[in-house]
Amino acid sequence: MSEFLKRVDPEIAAVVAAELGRQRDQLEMIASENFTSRAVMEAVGSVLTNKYAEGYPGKRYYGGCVHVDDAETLAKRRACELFDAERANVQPHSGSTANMTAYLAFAKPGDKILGLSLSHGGHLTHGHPVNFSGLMFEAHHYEVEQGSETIDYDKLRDKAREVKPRLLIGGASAYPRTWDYEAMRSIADEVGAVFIFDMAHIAGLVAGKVHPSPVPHADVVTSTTHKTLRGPRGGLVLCRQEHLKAVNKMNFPGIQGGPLMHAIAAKAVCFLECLQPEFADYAQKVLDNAQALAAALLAKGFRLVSGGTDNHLLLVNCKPRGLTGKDMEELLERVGITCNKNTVPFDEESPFVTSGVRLGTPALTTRGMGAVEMEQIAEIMDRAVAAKDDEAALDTLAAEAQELGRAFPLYPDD
Ligand code: DSN
Repeated sequence: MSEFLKRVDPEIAAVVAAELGRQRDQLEMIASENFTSRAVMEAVGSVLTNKYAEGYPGKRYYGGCVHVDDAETLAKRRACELFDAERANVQPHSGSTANMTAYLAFAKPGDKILGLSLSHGGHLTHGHPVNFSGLMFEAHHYEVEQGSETIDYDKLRDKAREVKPRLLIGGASAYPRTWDYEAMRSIADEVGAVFIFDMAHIAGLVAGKVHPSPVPHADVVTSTTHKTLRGPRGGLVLCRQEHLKAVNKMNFPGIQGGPLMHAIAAKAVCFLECLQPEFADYAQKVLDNAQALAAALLAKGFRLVSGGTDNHLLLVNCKPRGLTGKDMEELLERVGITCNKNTVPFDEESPFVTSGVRLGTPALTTRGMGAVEMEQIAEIMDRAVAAKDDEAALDTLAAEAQELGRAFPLYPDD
């Protein structure tokens, strides 16, 4: 770690050191987290943070933008190449402002939007009442089916016919299955809606070409850059040429002011990394590890929402093992596995308790773990549930998890 920070602010330096220790010692299974590269972190920590650059490359409201223009142009070009997209806006500070940009580029406050319910795997920004998307728009939701716990696209079509939304929103934060983009495109066309797909969770799998891409089907695709893409924290909008003007105008000056040029440079680095053949291998391993983990958990009697996974995440319904999601999150944390409690479809528990946990493989795959380690993790989870009131047994499991993590060093030079 930098000696400057230690000297100037020892308290924050201690926080950074402690967090590095936590990331090293715990098995990170939060599906939306990852470990970014040193090159990405160097760009984030660069002098580009000093620059104001409202506007877009070649059309800024400040002087001195020649170099940050190069960074943004590279980021946009690489994003388009990576996703076979016509145009990109790389300025959104987050997935939330990427979505806000896409929505307000095509809809007015008060218009109807239709997205997957948060409690069925959707996302806060897809119309939840406490979020801008639910506050500004008349939000309607579709759900997964009882039994299959997957989306029935005929029912979604019926719902869209009834609601007639201005925006049809796809994408999720806890949906382990592949989306039918063709069906959504046809539904949007039938009801005259703009089809927006938020691929934040699966973007790295799409970039690695191990998962179908929404780009050829949706009018606009939004994403974050820090999940499976393994880049800096931030957002991204991809669109067709015909929509670029509306998207750009809405992101700036509509929603944001000065872009975070250090983050944009880091996004460019991330996209370059994702364009390398090794990234496709990584994406394939993320999928393989999710499959291996799912198979191992099912073999131990855990119940998985929808019975398995097609992507990087799985949702474990903990109720059949006598635990709430909150209990399971705490139990796993006790043995050194970090995850998050998550509602399962038709959950009877509150969002603060929930019946499930969400597990993802992107971060552990970055550390180099494979199917053998996924089986070991399933074993630790199973034994932890069996020994949940036995502190000595939980200590043993925590030591096993720590040993497993240490075999795959994280940022070994720090
Ligand atoms: N909070 C993110 C997640 O965990 O999925 C989504 O924004």
